[in-house]
Amino acid sequence: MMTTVNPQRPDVATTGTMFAGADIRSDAVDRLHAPSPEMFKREYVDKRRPAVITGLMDTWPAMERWSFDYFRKHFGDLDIHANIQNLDGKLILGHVGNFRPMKLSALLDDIEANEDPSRAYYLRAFPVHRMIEHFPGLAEDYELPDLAPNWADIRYRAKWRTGTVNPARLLGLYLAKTFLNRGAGKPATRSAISSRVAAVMFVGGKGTVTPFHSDGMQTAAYLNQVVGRKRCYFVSPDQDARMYPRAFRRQFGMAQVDYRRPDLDRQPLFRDVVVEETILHPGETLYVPSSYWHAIEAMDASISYSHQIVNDDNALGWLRCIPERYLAQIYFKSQGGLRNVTGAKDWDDWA
Ligand SMILES: O=C(O)CCC(=O)C(=O)O
Ligand SMILES: [Fe+2]
Repeated sequence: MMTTVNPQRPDVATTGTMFAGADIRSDAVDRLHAPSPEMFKREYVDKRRPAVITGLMDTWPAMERWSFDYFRKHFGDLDIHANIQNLDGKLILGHVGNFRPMKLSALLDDIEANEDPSRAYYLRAFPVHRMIEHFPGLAEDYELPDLAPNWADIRYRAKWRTGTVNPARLLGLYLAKTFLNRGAGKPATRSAISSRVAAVMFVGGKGTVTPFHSDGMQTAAYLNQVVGRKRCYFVSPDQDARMYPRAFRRQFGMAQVDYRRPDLDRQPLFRDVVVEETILHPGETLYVPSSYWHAIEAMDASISYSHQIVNDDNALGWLRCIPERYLAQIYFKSQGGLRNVTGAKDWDDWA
């Protein structure tokens, strides 16, 4: 296995979880400190380039508050579906071990007790609005990065320079309410609409993995790292064929290659994949562009908060996914459902 270490940052190491022989660029993801919104939009959002951003979370109370004890205290009796990972098996989204219903406290117990990272428990992409319903104080712990406009967040004050309300944002909210904010058979509050459309939580042990995918409905994302480090692998969307996307690529973007143990006889194009690798530290925000393939591995026990982004860069793609969503829903129900991917109980929960 290949190992490269950057002497400036000894924890930036490619320890070989990617298949041997892959072309890994471990310095290709830019690190930016508190970039200006104009520069960030021009160089990263519009060009769809990933980045690690520092300085956005410095004022977040979450940086002080969030710990496994804090989660146990406020969310211990939350019902979740934990992904019991089997990292000796296939690493393809939808196939990483099993899911088991449990209280969040049982997952936290496992994080503290488990000594076998190939069997770690993961709560992946749990809808934050479910957590806020449980403990409203959580909403005070983080802020939206004031970087790219985000129509998917109701708190985003999108106004034209003239001061009138941005009609695109109104359309986004209307669509979010009509098409995405379903489930439980009741209308949600404004804050829940925001987090429902836009925010998910990740809590897991050392070793937990989200295999290669691009985010659903063409959204971009900020992955805000609060506790622990994560190794992040990126593959640009112009390499789609090398990733062997599953049906509904735009809707779910699931790759069918196992990046640690690819079957290069059956998936020969993956041999030529070019991978950008970086390490995300606590207090750092990963910008994941729309349609960009990514795989994430927890190097420590970890808590991350991810915020989805819709704006003029990806809104058309997002809108085009809405009708397709119904077809995709039927397809995925026939395949065992989204329970195989997220920590939410059902599809509507996850939206
Ligand atoms: O941290 C992870 O396990 C996955 C994060 C991710 O895929 C995202 O935020 O889009
Ligand atoms: Fe993702």
